[in-house]
Amino acid sequence: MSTLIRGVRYAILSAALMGLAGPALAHHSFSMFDNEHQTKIEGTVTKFEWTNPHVYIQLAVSEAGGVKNYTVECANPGILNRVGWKFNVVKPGDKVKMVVAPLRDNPTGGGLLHEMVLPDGRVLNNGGFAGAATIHY
Ligand SMILES: [Cu+2]
Repeated sequence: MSTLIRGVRYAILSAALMGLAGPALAHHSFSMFDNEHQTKIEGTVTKFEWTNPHVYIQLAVSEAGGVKNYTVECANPGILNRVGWKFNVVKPGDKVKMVVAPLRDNPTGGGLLHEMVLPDGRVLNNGGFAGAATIHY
């Protein structure tokens, strides 16, 4: 087999493996989040982005200095579907509570979701994507 064909075959195999592993595993590092700490935030959903590779929730949180907008990263829709989420599980205006690993460089700007309490009291996790919450509401 020529080196070129071997290279192409390797590239195709790699792409296939990445395609399989991608949705199940984090496709980027978690180092942007302070994974040693989890914090509780509560606020009002301003946007729910049901998108690949990550679902995002924009949350308006009232703090001492005023209202802060948090961007909370979640797993992807496929993973979240399997743990009870739906594309419309939250909507703008919903009041939710979250346990997150805060962003290292901007702790009041966002984080990685561990757990979310819905307005009706249901608790959703992040599908194992980020690990379990160590604190709870
Ligand atoms: Cu990612």
